[in-house]
Amino acid sequence: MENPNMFRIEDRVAKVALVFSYVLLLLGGLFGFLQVLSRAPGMPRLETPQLYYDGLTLHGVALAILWTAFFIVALAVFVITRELKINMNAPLLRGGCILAVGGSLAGAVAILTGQATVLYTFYPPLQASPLFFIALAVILIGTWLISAAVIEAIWRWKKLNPGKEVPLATYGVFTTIAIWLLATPPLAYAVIARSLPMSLFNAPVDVLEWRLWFWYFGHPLVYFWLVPAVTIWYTILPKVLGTEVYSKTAAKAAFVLYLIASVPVGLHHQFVDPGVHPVYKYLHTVLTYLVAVPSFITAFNVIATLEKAGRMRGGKGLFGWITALPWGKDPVFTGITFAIILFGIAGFSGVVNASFNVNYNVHNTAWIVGHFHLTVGGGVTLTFIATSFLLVPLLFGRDYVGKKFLIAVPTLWFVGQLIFGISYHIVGLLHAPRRTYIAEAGYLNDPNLLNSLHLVGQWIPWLQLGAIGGVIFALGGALFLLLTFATIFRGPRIGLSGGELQISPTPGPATIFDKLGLLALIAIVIIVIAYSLPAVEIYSRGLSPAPPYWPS
Ligand code: HAS
Ligand code: CU
Repeated sequence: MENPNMFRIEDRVAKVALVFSYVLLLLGGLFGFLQVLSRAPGMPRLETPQLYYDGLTLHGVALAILWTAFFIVALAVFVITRELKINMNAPLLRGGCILAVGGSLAGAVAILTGQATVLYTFYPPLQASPLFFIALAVILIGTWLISAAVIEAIWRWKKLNPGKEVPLATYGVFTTIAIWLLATPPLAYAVIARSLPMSLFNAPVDVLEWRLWFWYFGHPLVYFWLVPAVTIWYTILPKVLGTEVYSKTAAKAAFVLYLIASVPVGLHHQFVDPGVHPVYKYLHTVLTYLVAVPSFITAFNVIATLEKAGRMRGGKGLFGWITALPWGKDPVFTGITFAIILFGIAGFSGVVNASFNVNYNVHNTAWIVGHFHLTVGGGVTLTFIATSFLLVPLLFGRDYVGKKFLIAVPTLWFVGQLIFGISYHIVGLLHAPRRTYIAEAGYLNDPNLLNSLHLVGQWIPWLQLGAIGGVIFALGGALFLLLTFATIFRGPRIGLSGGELQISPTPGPATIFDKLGLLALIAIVIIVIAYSLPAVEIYSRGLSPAPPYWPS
């Protein structure tokens, strides 16, 4: 790159977002560690019930909503600047970052001071202080400014490069941001027009209307996390193996499917909600199976890429290519592939969740906790952790400290997640509830229930095993954060690489996939079809607002 200062402002934003994401990972992870112990009989109980629910709120908000989002901001800014080699709109980026960080700090204060014991879904009529909802609104506005900077940069690049294909990593970033922009306006409505008046003036809220718009956002939210991870699987994973993704076309087709099918499926979180017609729930089941298709395509594409890389390294026969890969040697490769395996397991429990009738057996149980830890905690977070091993030196110009310990991070995370995820899936099938301070929920005080012939009695070993798994991956996380903060502040300087980054396959001429506006339009049409039906149903029946309720 000609001018090493060319991306000074962009890099500063990326660095702030990255460091802040790690602080959130630390904060959220700490409460995760306390919780998994609290839920296991016989393990040290370090929380009171109040701290459990406050901590669970912070755990969900800090990790699911914020750690992911800030890491994604850093990744998006880095990919756009290095891959497209253009500057981004500085006021939008800077303003967005300040709002998002400021809002997050305000939200954390609200939760830590016990003003928002509402969990990360903040379902009404659960009441929280206005500070919490104002913080959420400010974060949303911040993310929109950053999203505008990303879309504007891609738009400008397209104009400067007519007829050229959008490079694959940028395509993944576009898909991510487009999903966010499609998903968030109804959430803003629910927060600003409903939750905020509820907390300011005790205004009653119609729970079903609110939940409709929350889950309209809540499902695409999970694809907002997944798509950047998949982008890394398609670009950085092949790169560290010295090859390219097996099929660039299939990769782009997967992104398109994620874009058009991520939003219109939210009712699969509301199968047990009364007041929504079952036919609409079935429609969302069918569309959920559509949104699983790009993940199946991804499974095929990623495994084919790994096979190609394994054979390039001399792997022979049906399985020889697997052992030829640098398992245990390269922490980036090992972390990303472990993440993909965890996601593969969770994908199958997702398909179970999506079934309208089978969902009744697992909804609100620990099964769902197993599912989402393996998806967002396994597939996504481990991918981001492994990518940090590359991103931190590139952005901060410092070499990783303790390199020989890096491999322990994905190993601990993988083994711990596997144990935790499988235990929680099983104990969920035994109907152990989620979001419950089990020690004081009554079950464990009744000797009849603790009999090993009773379901509750059978929970105990699985909850204990889950806690062991949780402690193992918490250790992996602690090691990661220790080495990463040490690198950022004390790592040996290696100088900035000049910022060249060629992670996408060499772009060719533009194709139908590059009609980004058209694809967004198709997404909007499907969303309108899937959501107008339940919305008409709910509004035509008339709202029946409920008074707010302060959890204590
Ligand atoms: Fe989900 C609930 C359905 C994917 C996250 N999900 C949640 C919640 C979260 C979450 C956070 O239909 C809880 C929300 C709450 O607090 O209430 N989910 C699905 C389906 C998929 C899916 C069908 N979920 C995700 C992803 C997430 C995520 C991705 C985050 C990143 N989920 C549901 C449903 C619920 C739900 C219901 C509500 C449940 C309820 O009752 O509350 C699918 O899109 C998944 C498709 C994926 C695959 C896997 C492909 C495999 C790959 C790896 C290949 C590697 C191999 C290596 C083969 C089909 C890419 C070896 C593999 C081995 C297996 C060893
Ligand atoms: Cu979902």
